[in-house]
Amino acid sequence: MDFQGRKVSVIGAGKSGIAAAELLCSAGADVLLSESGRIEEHEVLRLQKKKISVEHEGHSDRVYDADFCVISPGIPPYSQVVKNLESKGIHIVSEIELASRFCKAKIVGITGTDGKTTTSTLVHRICEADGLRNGYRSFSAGNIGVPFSSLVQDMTEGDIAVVELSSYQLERCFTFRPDVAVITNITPDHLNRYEGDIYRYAATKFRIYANQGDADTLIYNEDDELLREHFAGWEFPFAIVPFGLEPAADGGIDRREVLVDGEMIVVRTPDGDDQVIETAEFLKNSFRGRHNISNVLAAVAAARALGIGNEVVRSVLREFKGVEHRQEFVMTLNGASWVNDSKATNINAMRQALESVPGTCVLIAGGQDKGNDYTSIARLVREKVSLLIAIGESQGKISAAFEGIVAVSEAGSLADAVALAHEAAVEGETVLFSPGCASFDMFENFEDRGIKFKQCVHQLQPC
Ligand code: UMA
Repeated sequence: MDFQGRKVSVIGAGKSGIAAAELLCSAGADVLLSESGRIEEHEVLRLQKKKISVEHEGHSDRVYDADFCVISPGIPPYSQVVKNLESKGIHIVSEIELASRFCKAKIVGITGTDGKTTTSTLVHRICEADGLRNGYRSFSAGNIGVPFSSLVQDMTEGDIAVVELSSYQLERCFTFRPDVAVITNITPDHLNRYEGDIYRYAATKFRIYANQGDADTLIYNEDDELLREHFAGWEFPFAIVPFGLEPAADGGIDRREVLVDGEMIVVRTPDGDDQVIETAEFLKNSFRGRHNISNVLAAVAAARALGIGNEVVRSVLREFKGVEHRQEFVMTLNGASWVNDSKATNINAMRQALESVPGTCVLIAGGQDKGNDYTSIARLVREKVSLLIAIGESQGKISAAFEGIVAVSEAGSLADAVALAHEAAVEGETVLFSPGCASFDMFENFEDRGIKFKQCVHQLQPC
């Protein structure tokens, strides 16, 4: 697409908006970057030097003088500026859609409610290792923290872009077509953005394959009921690879092509089972739990779709130590293990963390609520949690949900919660920080929250 001289408004000056504005500007577009909040003066000057017009502390009518508009993922569809653009008939595209128009590399798109970052990191590391042998590069972009738009111009044919995609980023994608698409799972999340309707949320995730064709592959989690039902019995114009931990229930057809047989990860092929790696070879303190075996199955399926050999996959998996803020082991103090799971921004991620805890734990949870139904994990909390410390905006809701199920304390800050947990945890227990909520009530983002948690933990003294 020719962007030369086109008037484009970019809404939101977070990471994605700034990267999109710079990309458009380098392609010769006439760009206005518009932000409702404040942009630092030095950043305004830096962007203006690049010939990007900037407005901040509100969207003016200049936004609507555009051929089309690029929107940042964090801006909800019901915001005033979006409503105005729609009523004026101005085409709105996502930052991912924009970047994909420039992309010469093969794209692996990875979405789902949980496991996106771990799966994306694994696939990226596998591609990186394979690329070193075969002369191509792998790029890791998207929701993982680096906008696709900021990297896409470095990519050449033969490279691989591993793009983690949130539902927000898949909204307003129209031609985006990953060569390999992965859906890790779909459980309730972000429901405040989707009017409480999981099917609307799922429909956004399904945009990942909307433009795939017969040369492409879609990999999905057969253990996930919503995905299993969605992909059963339909004809799709691309290859479908189901992966899963569980055999089909009630003697149903076992569709899985990538699975665990005993302890061995296996790929079913027309020529028989191909044995990839034993789970014991990659599970370790910093990378454990059934959900991580599931993430490995997804990554193995993606590597297979890209034609990458088992030897490379094995070597990466053996070395893999997990991802920061995802059930990250911090340290042991007085015999208790401290785990940072700040990335757990929904109930399902919290459930997975609780299931992975050996024995019992002191759980620190809470933050900005996203319409969570805490009762769905009541049984697990009763079984696994010795004390629940609630923080943040949702602490009242959490206390009410778990009253009579488990001992609950409320803490006014993360530091207070860590101090309380330190007093309460006994030898052999885990102190799990798995908020199950968004971070924006008290922190910049989940990374900031995880870093601050680790700082608090490192300041503790042994009792
Ligand atoms: N804004 C306006 N007008 C409005 C509303 C907001 O101008 O009416 C402004 C905000 O003040 C903000 C900007 O628009 O400055 C929106 O930025 P953003 O929230 O889209 O954040 P970015 O910095 O661009 O980061 C985004 C993703 N953030 C979100 O989806 C909320 C990052 O995912 C992602 O890493 C980054 O792009 C690069 O691709 C983070 C995230 O929290 C990790 N994702 C959610 C999740 O994982 O659950 C979906």
